Amino acid sequence: MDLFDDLPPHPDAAPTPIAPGAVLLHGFACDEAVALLQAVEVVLQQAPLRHLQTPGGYTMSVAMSNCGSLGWVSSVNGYRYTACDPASHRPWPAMPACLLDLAQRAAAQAGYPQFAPDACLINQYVPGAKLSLHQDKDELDLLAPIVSVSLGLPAVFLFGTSSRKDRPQRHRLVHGDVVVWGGPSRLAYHGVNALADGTHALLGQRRLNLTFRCVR
Ligand code: MD3
Ligand code: FE
Repeated sequence: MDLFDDLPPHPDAAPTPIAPGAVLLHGFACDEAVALLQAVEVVLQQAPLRHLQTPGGYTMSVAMSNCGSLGWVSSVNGYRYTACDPASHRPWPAMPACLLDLAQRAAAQAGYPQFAPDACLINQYVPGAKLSLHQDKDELDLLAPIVSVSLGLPAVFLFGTSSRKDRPQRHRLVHGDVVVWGGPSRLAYHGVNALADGTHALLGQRRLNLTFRCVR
C-alpha cells in the first residue's frame, strides 16, 4: 500500500503529456495563486459571474465571466465572442498583467513562445456544477493552444477525441495545475464532472478555471 497514492505530483514534477499536443504542468500556478485570485476578484467586480443560457434553452451550472479584449458568451441565440459584456454594455475588463504573464510562461514552456491570448474565460464551479462534453471551435486561430489554469477544489476532467462517440479519459486537475492544449488535442471533446463537495484553504467551496484563448 502506498500512503501517497492520492497526492498529486509535487509542483516540481516533470510536465506530463496527457494526450498528443496536451501537456499538464503540475502546480505551475501554485506560488502565484493569491495574486491571481486577487486579480480575478477585481475583474469580477467589473463583470460579475453569471449563469448563461445555452442555445438548447438550458441554464449552465457553471458561472462565467471574461477578461481581455473579447469574451465568450452564450444565449438562446447561440455562442459567440463579444467585445462588450452584454450585461453592462461595457468592454470586458482588461486582462490583468499577472494573468497574461502566467499564461505566456506556461505556453512557452510547452513550446508556444508566441502565445498572445485576447480572451480569458473565467469559469466558477460550486459543488454539483459540471460542464458537459463539448468542443471549443469558435476561435479563428485553431493553431494556437488554449491554456487552462485550475484553482481551488479539485475536479475530474474528461478528455476525449475529436469524435464525441469515443469514451473520454479522466484526469484529476488540482489547485495550481496548468494545462496547455495544442496540436491535435485542440479539437478534442472535453468536459468536467460534477464538482465534489469540499473546502479549499484559499478558495473555499469552489473551483475557478481560467482559459486563455486566441480568438482573432
Ligand atoms: C481542450 N473549461 O471553458 S479547462 C471551457 O475546467 C472548458 O472549466 C473546462 O472546457 C474547465 O471551454 C476545462 C481545460 C480545457 C479548456 C479548453 C480546451 C481543455 C481544452 C479546448 C480544447 C481542448
Ligand atoms: Fe472547453
